[in-house]
Amino acid sequence: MARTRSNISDSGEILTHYRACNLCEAICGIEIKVEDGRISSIRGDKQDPFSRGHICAKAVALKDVHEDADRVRKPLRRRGSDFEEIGWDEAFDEAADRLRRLRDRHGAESLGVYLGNPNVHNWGAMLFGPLLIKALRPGNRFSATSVDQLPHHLSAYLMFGHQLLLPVPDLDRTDFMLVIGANPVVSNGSLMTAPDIRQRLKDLQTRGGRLIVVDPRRSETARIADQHIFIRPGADALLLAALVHTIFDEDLARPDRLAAFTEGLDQLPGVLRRFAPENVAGALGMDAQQIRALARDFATARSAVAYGRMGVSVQEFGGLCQWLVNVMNIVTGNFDRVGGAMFTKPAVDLMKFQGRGGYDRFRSSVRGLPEFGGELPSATMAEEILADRGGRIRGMLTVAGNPVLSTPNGRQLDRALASLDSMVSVDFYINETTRHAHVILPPTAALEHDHYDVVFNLLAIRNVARYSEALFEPGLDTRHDWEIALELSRRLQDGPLWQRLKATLARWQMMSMGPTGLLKQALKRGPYAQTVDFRALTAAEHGLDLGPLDPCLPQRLATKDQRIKLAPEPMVRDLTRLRSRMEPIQADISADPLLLISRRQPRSNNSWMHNCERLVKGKNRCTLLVHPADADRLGLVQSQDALIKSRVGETVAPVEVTDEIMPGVVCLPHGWGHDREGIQLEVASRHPGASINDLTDHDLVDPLSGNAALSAVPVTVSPLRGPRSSSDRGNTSESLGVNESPEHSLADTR
Ligand SMILES: Nc1nc2c(c(=O)[nH]1)N[C@H]1C(S)=C(S)[C@@H](COP(=O)(O)OP(=O)(O)OC[C@H]3O[C@@H](n4cnc5c(=O)[nH]c(N)nc54)[C@H](O)[C@@H]3O)O[C@H]1N2
Ligand SMILES: Nc1nc2c(c(=O)[nH]1)N[C@H]1C(S)=C(S)[C@@H](COP(=O)(O)OP(=O)(O)OC[C@H]3O[C@@H](n4cnc5c(=O)[nH]c(N)nc54)[C@H](O)[C@@H]3O)O[C@H]1N2
Ligand code: SF4
Ligand SMILES: [Mo]
Repeated sequence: MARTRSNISDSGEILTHYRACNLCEAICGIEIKVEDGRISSIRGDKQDPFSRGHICAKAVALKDVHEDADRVRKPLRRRGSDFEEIGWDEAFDEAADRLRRLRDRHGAESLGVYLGNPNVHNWGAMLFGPLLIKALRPGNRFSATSVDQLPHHLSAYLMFGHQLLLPVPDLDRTDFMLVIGANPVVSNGSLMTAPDIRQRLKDLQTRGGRLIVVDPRRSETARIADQHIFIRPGADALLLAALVHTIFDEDLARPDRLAAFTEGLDQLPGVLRRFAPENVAGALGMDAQQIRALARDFATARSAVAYGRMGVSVQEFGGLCQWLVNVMNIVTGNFDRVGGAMFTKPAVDLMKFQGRGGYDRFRSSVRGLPEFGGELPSATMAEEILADRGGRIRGMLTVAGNPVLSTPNGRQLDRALASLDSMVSVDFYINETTRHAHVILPPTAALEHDHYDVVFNLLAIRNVARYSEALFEPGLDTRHDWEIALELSRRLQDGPLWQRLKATLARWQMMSMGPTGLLKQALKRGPYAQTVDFRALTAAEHGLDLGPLDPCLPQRLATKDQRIKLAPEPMVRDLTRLRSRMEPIQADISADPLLLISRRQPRSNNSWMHNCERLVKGKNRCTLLVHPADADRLGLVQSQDALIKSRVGETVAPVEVTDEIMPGVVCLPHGWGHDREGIQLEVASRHPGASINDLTDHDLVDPLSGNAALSAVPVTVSPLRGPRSSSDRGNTSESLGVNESPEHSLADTR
């Protein structure tokens, strides 16, 4: 049933509801029309001062997920290879019993938890999830962080003293943007919340600025850039080291006011002395002069910002890359300054609620990989379950994640999850991961709960705030993620009586406040307490613009002495490992093995948007991009299936021959592979695609941060003779148009 409330204007039978889309980091304002209780259109909210009417093709998935016949709406219990619906009380009991029994018998180290990406897009899960973790006390915590942005947190922690002090490019005011390993035109920006980013990048160019993209693929962002530089996957740390080297070598360092509170400036030229452009150019397949010119352009631009994301995070030198990106910005003075990399001032400051982090205080038991923030690398999850010893993981809780498709060597994890004594999942789909669960607890979907972005306002290129009410009344017999977290934690709490009483009190308080109560309190403790309270927030139905980013250092630094640590010891030490890699990278680029990288697509959202017919219809988009020279050499033919093999596995995908990918590199999108038995995703199983993570190798990690190295995976590719493996396989170039359109009609599928 559709609700009427103050910000829903009622014209006849049509209700108009404004909210923020929570599917990706761009947090676009959207306008949803509801006719007779059903969504009739979703458009960009033109009055949202931040997103200015922009939306992408994925926004309509909010309707599709809401109405999806495959969505799990009642708790499920495994029965053989099938599931049966059970009541909430029984489900909570069974879930808690299963996990508690293991903890009692085998200790906390027998339990693991995996938190997936949508947790950060769901404020209930973000704010209440920690209570559940505290009550469960799992010995092993994993999350999507270590297949994504962990190197960012590590460098923030080591350099600025807090894992959430993530500098954001001041996109709207910079004169020079160096994008390394990111494709914001398709991803809509990451750790850089900037809706309508394509236009914002064009605006940068219109005002005379330059956009340079470094990427092994001529990505959609590279296509609109002033310059695109191909780089061999995994070699970015060498380039970044050479750029910083040049900045010192040519006396271009101008840290200006930052020098007063930055430590390690003197140390840098020494630790980077071996990384002169002339020494690394061969390894990079670049010209040393080109590297020097890039360093000069960057350092002498009126303002400039280096921005590195997924592509330079999920690689063997992810930690070094993110450190060096920060270093570049700092030594050129493009930090905490207009047009450079800046920090936000969010109305709700998550930094006040989350710990600063912590690094390498313990290690994973099988491979000895370092912890970060209490979490172990997801690349080690399967082996910690399959370990042939007493301390192995026997029970898992997954919340909003699909690690079988999203973490390296997904097939191994698939087997590992199948072997667990107990698995509980909080998710509204039976997908490649949750099919292994013994109990599935389905939360409400986005439109059934209210929303405030506690994470992405912290990462936005302007200070903004927006509260969205629920559009639909959740059914009586449904639970929000935060309610599930509270109820499970109640049943899992153990310890001495005083501890249980304390926990009960805390839970009771949290329950009575709910996310909204917490928001009200947090606003009072926030920097806009005088002007932005809950009432102001609800009155601003299109969101509040709180202005551009302001310089805030050294005050906002979280290091004990409020100084930036430019040369943290773990980073400097890791340069030795980078040096030892200069040789092999110099190998002939056209020789086997090929290096596999990933890509994102306008109509996909990680692994969970492929059950929306209108997003997957048409030709198969899960294609392997191959350079014409490699295709010739290997006998690969356009649109024909190829067999792709890595050390850990193999898969099949149709070939797309294109010179947008550099020679020696092949590229698959991630999030596909819906051909597993037992999933309940009717549309997705008709468009399965291949999972890139059947190929990625759990042994390939950045040992410094523990982040998975999903990029630069060695593979061989050969033509697959015989019949095509799927009827809808074919070749297509991903159209850009879909991402530009200001609105997407729902007419075609209604
Ligand atoms: N449409 C859509 N949008 C999304 C998502 C989605 O699935 N679909 N996912 C969301 C999520 S969870 C995230 S984290 C963000 C990520 O957003 P981005 O960080 O922008 O990630 P990608 O779009 O994957 O772009 C990574 C780029 O790095 C390049 N690359 C790969 N390996 C290397 C390398 O070794 N060196 C260099 N220099 N480049 C490399 C790839 O070719 C690719 O162009 O996107 C979010 N937005
Ligand atoms: N090779 C390769 N692998 C990658 C990447 C890559 O670029 N290349 N990208 C990586 C990145 S950046 C990320 S973030 C990860 C993502 O990896 P994951 O977070 O493991 O997986 P998702 O595909 O985001 O799955 C999200 C799950 O959450 C459920 N869900 C959605 N909304 C909610 C909600 O509100 N509550 C609950 N309880 N559940 C919900 C969905 O049904 C789905 O099952 O994948 C990573 N894996
Ligand atoms: S870019 Fe698309 S998916 Fe992301 S917030 Fe905007 S409308 Fe939603
Ligand atoms: Mo991500």
